[in-house]
Amino acid sequence: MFQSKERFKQAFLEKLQTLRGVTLEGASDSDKYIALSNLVREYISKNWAATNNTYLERGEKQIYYFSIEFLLGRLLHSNLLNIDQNHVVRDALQELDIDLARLEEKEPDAGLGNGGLGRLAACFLDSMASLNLPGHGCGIRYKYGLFEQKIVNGYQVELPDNWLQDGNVWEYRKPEKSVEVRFGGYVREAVAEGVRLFIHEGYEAIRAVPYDMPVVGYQNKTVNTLRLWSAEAAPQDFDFSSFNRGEYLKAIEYKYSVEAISEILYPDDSYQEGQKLRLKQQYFFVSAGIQSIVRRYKRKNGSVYDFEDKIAIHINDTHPALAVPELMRILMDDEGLGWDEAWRITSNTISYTNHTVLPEALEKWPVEMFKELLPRIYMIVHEINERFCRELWDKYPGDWDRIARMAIVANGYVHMAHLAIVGSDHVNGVAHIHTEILKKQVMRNFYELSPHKFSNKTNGITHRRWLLKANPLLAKLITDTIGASWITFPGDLVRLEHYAGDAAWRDNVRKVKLANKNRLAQYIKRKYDITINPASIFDVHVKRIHAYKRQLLNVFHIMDLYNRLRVNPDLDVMPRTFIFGGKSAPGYFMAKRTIKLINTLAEMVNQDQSIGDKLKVVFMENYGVSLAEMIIPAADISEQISTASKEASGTGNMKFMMNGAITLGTLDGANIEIRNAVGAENFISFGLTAEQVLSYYAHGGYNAWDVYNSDERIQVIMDQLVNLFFPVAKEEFRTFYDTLLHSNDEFFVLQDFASYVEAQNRVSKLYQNEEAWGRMAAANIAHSGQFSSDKTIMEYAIGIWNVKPVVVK
Ligand code: DL6
Repeated sequence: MFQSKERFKQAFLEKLQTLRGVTLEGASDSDKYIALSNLVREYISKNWAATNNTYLERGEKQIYYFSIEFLLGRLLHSNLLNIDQNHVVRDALQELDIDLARLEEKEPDAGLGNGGLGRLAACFLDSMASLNLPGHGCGIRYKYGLFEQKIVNGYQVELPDNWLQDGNVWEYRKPEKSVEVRFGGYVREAVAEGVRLFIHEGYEAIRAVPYDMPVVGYQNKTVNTLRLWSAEAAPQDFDFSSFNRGEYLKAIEYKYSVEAISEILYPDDSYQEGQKLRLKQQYFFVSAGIQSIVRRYKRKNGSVYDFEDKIAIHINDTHPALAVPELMRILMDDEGLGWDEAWRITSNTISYTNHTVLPEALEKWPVEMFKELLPRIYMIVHEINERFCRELWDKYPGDWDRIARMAIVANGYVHMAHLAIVGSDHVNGVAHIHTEILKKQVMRNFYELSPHKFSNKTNGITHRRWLLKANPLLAKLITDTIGASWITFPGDLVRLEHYAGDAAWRDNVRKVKLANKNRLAQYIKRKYDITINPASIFDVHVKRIHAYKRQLLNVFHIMDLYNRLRVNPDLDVMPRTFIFGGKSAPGYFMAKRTIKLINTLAEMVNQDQSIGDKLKVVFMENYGVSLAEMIIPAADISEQISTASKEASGTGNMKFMMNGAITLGTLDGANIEIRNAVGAENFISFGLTAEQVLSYYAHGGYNAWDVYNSDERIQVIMDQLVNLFFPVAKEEFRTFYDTLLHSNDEFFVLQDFASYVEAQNRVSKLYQNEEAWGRMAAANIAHSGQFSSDKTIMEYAIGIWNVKPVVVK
C-alpha cells in the first residue's frame, strides 16, 4: 500500500491538509487519527469494490449474519494489521514524532453489544473475511451503544455512550439503498384474477438507511460488508403545516419518534422485558436487511428462483427470528409465490443459533402487541403455527400437552425460539454441553421431532484480535519460536507444546506476562491510584455481572482470605490481586449491589496497612473490548466460575487461555472443552457438575442453612454482610444474605464455596512452582488454536451454510 515510510509520510501530511486543513505542527491527535484512518479507509475501499464485483460476477452463495448486536471495539489497529501496514505506519509516524498507540486511543469503541453474543458476532465477521468466505453482517446502527459505566461512591452509574459524536470514519452512508419498513395499520384481503391478496394499508412507513462498514480479511483481498440500519424520518414526514403555524416542537415530534428505533441498544444481555420498542427494533433491521438481500439477488438473477441455493441467512439468537415471517411475506406478497414454495425457500435459507438456556432470556411477545405492530407478519406467524400444530397432531395424535408446549403461538404469546426452530433448517448450540442441554431439556420436544436439525458448533474467538493485536509481545515470541503460520492456521499453535519443557522458552513467556502485568499495574496506578504488585497473582474476573456468573463466590473467597489475614497478618499466602470488571444491566438490583459490594470490599482491603500487598482488589470501570485487550494479556488466573449448566459457552475463557492464563473454572460451557484440550492437569476445576446441579433442581434445590451451619467461614462471611462489618448502611448488603439463605441460593454459591476455596489454595501452591505454572501456561497457549473462530466458522460454513470460499483477486 504505502510501500515505504517516505510514501506514507507524504500521503499522511497531505491528508492532514486536504481533509483537516492543518499542517503537522498545528494538528491535534484527533486530526492525525482522522487523517490516518481515512488513508486506511481509502486503501480498504479499493479491495471492497473488488470484493463486491467478484461476488457479483461469480454469483457464489452469500452468507448474511443477522444480529441485533455487533460488539466491534476499535478498528484502526486491526485494520492496519489486516492490510499488513502496521509496521510501516508505526515506524513512519515515529519519525514524525507521533505515537501510533496514542492516535488509536482517539477512536471510540464501537460498543454495539452487551457481551458474549455481540462479541461473537464481531469475531465471526473477522473470521469469515479472513477465510475468504462471502459473509456479511446485518444489524442496527445504534446512535448510543452500551452505556458508559462510571463508578461513583462504589455504585454503578450509567452514562450515554455517544460513540458517534465525532463521526465514524469506517462507515459509508448509502441513502440510495434505503428501504421502507412498515408498522401498524391493517391487512385488507382481496382477490385478483383468482389469486388471494393481502394488502397492508394504513401503516406507518419508516425509512431504513444503511450504513456500510468494511470488514477486512487478514492479508487477503476480501473486504466483506457489515450493514447497519438507521431509522430516519424522510423530509416528507415533517408536519409542515404545524411547522408553519410555529409549532416547532410538534413538527419534529414525529422525527424523534421514528429515530427512537435505532437510538439505543437495550442494555440487558439475559433478560427480555417485552418492550414494544424492542420488537420494533427487531422487525426494523430484519425487514430492511431481508428486503435489501432480495433486491440485490433479483437485480442479479431476475427472480427469486434458486434463492436458497445462493443465500444463507443466519440468525444470532432469536432477536432476528422475524426473518422467518418476513422472508415469507416478501416471497408471497411481493414475489407472488405460493405458501409451499415460499416455505421451502425460507426454511432452507435460515439457520439459528441459541445462546442461552436462562428462561428469563427466552423471548416471547404478547400476541396483542405483536398483532397491532405487525399485522401482516402476525397473520403469517399464525399460519405457520397452524400448519405446524397440524403436523404435530398427525405425529402425536391426542398429545395436547406436547403440542401446547411446542406451539409458536400459545397462552397469549408468540414464542420466538419456537418460531426460529420451526423456520430453520439448522439449529445449533454454542458448546457441547449447552447443545446437549438444549437437546435433552430446553428443546427436547423439538429435538425428538427433528433430530437432524440440531448440531453443536462450539464458539470461538478471533486469534488475530485477541492474541496478535492484544498481546504483541506474546505474538512475537510465538512467531519467533514456530514461525508465523499460526496467524493463518491457528491450529499450528499446538507446536508450542514442544517448548513447554524448555526452561528458557518458559522464562520468555513469563517475562512477556510480567511486562503485560506491569503495563496493567501502571494503568491502575494512573487511573485509580492503587498500587498493585506485578509479582502477585493477577486473578481476573471480567464479564457481565450476573448472579449465575457468581462474582459473589469470588467475593466470598476474598472475604475469607481477608478474614484469615486480619487474624494473622503474617499468614504465609501468595500475594494476590483480584481484578474485577463488568457492567450490570441498569435495572438488575442484585448485580448492581454486587458492584457496590466489590468496591466496598476493595476500599477496605486496599486501605488496610496491616496486610500490605498480600491482598489487593480492583474494580475496573467501564469494561469493554479495549479494556479487555489490556487486561486479558496480564491475567494469571481466568475466573470462569458460573453455576454449572448455566453458561452456554463463554468466550472470555478462550481469550484468557490464548494469553496463557490458567482457568479456574466449573465444568460448564466451553470450560469443559478447554479442559479436555489442555488436559485436566492444566486446568483448575471445582464445584458441582451440571448433572448434580440439574438433579438438585429436579429435587427442589438444597438447603443453604445446612452449609451455613456446618461451615464456620461461611457463617462469618454471611454475618459480615449484615452486621456492620462494612462501613455502609446496615441493610446495604442484606439482599445477599436473604437470597442465599432465605431464598435457597439458586446458583449454589454457598454449596460450591468450600470446593472453590480449596481450588484457590491449589492455585496459590501451583503459582509458587514456577516450572509447573510455566508448563500450564504453555499448554494453554498451545491448545488455544482450536478455539479460534476460524475453526468455528469453517464448521458453520460446511455443516450449516454449505458455502465455499471465494478468493478475491
Ligand atoms: O454464544 C456467545 C455467548 C456465550 O458465550 C455465553 O455463554 C452466553 O451467555 C451468551 N448469551 C447471551 C445471551 N443471549 N441471548 N439471548 O449473551 O452468548
